[in-house]
Amino acid sequence: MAIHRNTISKMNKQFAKDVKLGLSETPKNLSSKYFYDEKGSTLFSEIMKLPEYYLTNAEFDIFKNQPLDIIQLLEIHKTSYFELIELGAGDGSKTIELLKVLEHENYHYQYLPIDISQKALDQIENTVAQQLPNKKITPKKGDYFQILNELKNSPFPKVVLFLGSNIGNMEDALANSFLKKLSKNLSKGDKIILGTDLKKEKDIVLPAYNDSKGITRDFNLNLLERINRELDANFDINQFEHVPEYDELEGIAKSRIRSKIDQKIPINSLNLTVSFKEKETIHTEISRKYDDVILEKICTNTGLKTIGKLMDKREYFADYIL
Ligand code: AVJ
Repeated sequence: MAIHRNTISKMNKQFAKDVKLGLSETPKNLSSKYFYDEKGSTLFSEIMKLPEYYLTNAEFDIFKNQPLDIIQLLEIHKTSYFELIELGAGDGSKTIELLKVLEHENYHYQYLPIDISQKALDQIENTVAQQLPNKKITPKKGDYFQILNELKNSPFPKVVLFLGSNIGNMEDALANSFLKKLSKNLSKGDKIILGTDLKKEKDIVLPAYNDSKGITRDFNLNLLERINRELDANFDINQFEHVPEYDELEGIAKSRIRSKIDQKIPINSLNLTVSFKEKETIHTEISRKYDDVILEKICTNTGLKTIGKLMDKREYFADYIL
């Protein structure tokens, strides 16, 4: 045991703590923020390419086909300099469509993608280097709010991008406090482009979280494999299943992991054995789907107001300008 303790790096101390707490609660839960280790990030890239996962294409469609509308809503003058800050930029493929038009139209701005993953930042730098070889960008590695706080002192107007329906992983109350915090780091007149997946029929939403190739299953169950790898546990993922659901009325997709049998799993680094009853579940993710009313609700007392909304052709996805 002593050896295990010593090998737990600083990075996964929080992970260890959260796993211990989450698997001791009723119902059991694990945070979706832990999906994205190296394997999970690779699986998510694959998810984004799936035909069922319409979100990525829908938002790409908005950035590809309506960049001038986006720019118009941002109310920026061609003569003044501004900062375009992206929170969790992924591979940057949507944003690059906006950058191309900003370049072509001679806007003056600095692009600052923020991510905790150096790999993601390297990928964006590559994409920009290939598609806009003359554009220098300023990647920032670290925590969103820490970096926003550092940038707060700059005298330039800001546009913050938070795309991909990443906000959807937050319960409404959390989304509200996230936006409050974000708004506190901005000044009057600054803008936010918030990507949200819209409420729609179950027949469209559910397959996005239950694809036919089983990539989303692997993505969800990778949480258990991550616990095996990082906390010296013994989950047999064949004894668990991926359980997605979508409540059309509520507008929230939920993912759970369900035990197929009664079983006890030792997690050695935590000095903990977790018992599962047959069919017992672990809550792993919510993906909130929005409409104007819910958007309004999460903007309450944030000092933010909606000044525009752009949708893809099928009206599956919306980028709200706040
Ligand atoms: C990255 C949070 C937008 O909720 O749709 C994809 C993550 N989970 N498939 C989403 C996810 C399962 C995704 N977000």
